[in-house]
Amino acid sequence: MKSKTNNLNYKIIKLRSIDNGSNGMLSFFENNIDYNFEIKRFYYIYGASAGSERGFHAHKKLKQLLFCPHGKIEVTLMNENEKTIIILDEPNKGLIIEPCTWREIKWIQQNAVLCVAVSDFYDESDYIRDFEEYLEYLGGLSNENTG
Ligand code: T46
Repeated sequence: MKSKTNNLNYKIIKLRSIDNGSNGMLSFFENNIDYNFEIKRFYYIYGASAGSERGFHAHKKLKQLLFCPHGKIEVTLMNENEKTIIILDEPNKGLIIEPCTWREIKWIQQNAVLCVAVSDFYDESDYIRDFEEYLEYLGGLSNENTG
C-alpha cells in the first residue's frame, strides 16, 4: 500500500489489485489494514452530469474512503488554512478523508461513479453544511486542545 500524508487530514492510497490479464483487474480493501477504521456503510453516487457539484460540508467524526471506479471526479479538501485538489480517475486510487475536513466534489466526466465506504451509519447531526459554522467548530476544537 503506497500512501501520502499531508497537514490537511487526508491520505491517498493505492488499493491493492490483482491483475488477471485480459480478464481484467480485481481491487480490494480490508478493514484496519488499508485504513484505520471499520466500514459500517457504503454508498455510491452515479448519473451526475459533467460539472455537477456536491459535498460542501465537513463531518465531525465520520471517516471515509472514496474511490472512483469509472470516470473522473475532482475532490477539493479544505480546512481553516489549507486547500488541495485531488483527482480521482483510476479505479485503484483511494482517498481517505479524516473527520473535520471540508470537501467539495465536482464531476469532471459525465456518469463518473463515486463510491464511498464510511465508518458509521448515516447521521445528519454529524454534518456541518455551512462553511462559517465549520470554521467556528474548528476554532472550538483548538480552544479545547489549548485550554
Ligand atoms: C460525503 C460525500 C462524499 C442518506 O439518506 N443516506 C446516506 O447514506 C447518505 C450518504 C445520504 N443520505 C441522504 C441525505 C440527503 O438527503 O441523501 C441525500 C443526499 O446527501 P448529501 O446531500 O449529503 O450528498 P453529497 O453528495 O453532498 O454528500 C455525500 C455524503 O452525504 C457525504 O457524507 O462526504 O457524499
